[in-house]
Amino acid sequence: MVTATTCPNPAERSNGEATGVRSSVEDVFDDTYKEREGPKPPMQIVWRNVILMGFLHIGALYGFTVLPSASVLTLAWSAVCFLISALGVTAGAHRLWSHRSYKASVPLRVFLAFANSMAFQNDVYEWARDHRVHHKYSETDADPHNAVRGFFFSHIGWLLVRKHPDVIEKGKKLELADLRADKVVMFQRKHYKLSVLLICFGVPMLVPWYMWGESLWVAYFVPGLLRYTVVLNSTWLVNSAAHMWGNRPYDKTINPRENKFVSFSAIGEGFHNYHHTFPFDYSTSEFGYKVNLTTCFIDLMCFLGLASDRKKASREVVHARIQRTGDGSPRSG
Ligand code: ST9
Ligand code: ZN
Ligand code: ZN
Repeated sequence: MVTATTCPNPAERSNGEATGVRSSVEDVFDDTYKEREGPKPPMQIVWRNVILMGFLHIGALYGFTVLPSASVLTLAWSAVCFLISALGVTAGAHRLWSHRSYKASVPLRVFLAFANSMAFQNDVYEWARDHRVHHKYSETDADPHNAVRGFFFSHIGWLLVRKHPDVIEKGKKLELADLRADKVVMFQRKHYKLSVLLICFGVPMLVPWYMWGESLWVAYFVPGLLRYTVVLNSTWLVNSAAHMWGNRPYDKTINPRENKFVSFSAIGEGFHNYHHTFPFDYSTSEFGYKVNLTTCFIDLMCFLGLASDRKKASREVVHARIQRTGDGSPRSG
């Protein structure tokens, strides 16, 4: 059962599907899918990506070494850029566009698409499509970052090889009409490369140089490459660490876990056992603002009248599920 919530307070109701907010979202696990029998298709390495990711991480390591030469303002700006990019992924691509767990006004969607380009993790359409396949076919061949294939594959390896054919086959059957109907999503997709150049690299680098005279070198490596790489790895930890390490209070039959470190680094996205059990919940957790900056942000947007229709799993439903499928471990709250 799903609960719909409206501003200003997420009041709990029993079934939010009646609102139609997310009736067509295909993010529920499909246990009818069976992997093909026989040998797996050979892994095809995409060397271009290996080289680019290699250079990016070397650049980020170098960024660490120039941290002491960055001014305090540049360090503060790097944190701001981290936060904006992170929200573009968590509040934008993830909770809004992949799961439709709340509604956002046009100005908020424009901000989130801008923030999402700063995170440079593929455009929102592609991100949300891959993420819906991840939930629907979690930890099978049709999951883009299938954690059964190990830490390295689910963390970064999946971006360095061609996708398993089942990811594409199943992904093409997903209902994505809501994304195609969103003009903000389609605009960002159309101008994605330019937006990344300007917003992921241009803005973080040029603001400190122009505003307080930071050297372009430091501005490129710290709020630019280092910040981008930290956001990427924090995100990827949700696919790797939070699918491997942690407890499973809500559903012990699935691999996603509650991982506090990931909740912290991914601003509220590490309650992953809860999230895979209740993917419609706008807070991706039972515990409100606890280690969950993204929930604070969405609630603030609601308070300002820029968001609405937050969906929340009701307390009764969560408790019943804990009794039925939980591993009996203490929850994080
Ligand atoms: C990045 C993404 O980092 C990170 C996502 C993480 C998700 C995390 C989720 C966790 C929960 C949320 C937590 C947030 C926490 C945030 C914390 C922040 C602090 N369905 O893709 P191609 C089609 S990106 C349907 O080339 P290949 C496709 O449309 C980093 N169709 O596949 C195309 O068709 P057509 C930067 C699909 O050749 C065709 O198939 N970006 C699907 O196998 C070929 O598509 C990169 O590094 C689908 N699911 O290549 C680039 N998928 O021809 C990475 C594909 O008709 N990507 N299709 O147009 C690539 O280079 C390639 O995709 C590849 C695979 C090499 C990986
Ligand atoms: Zn999700
Ligand atoms: Zn997951």
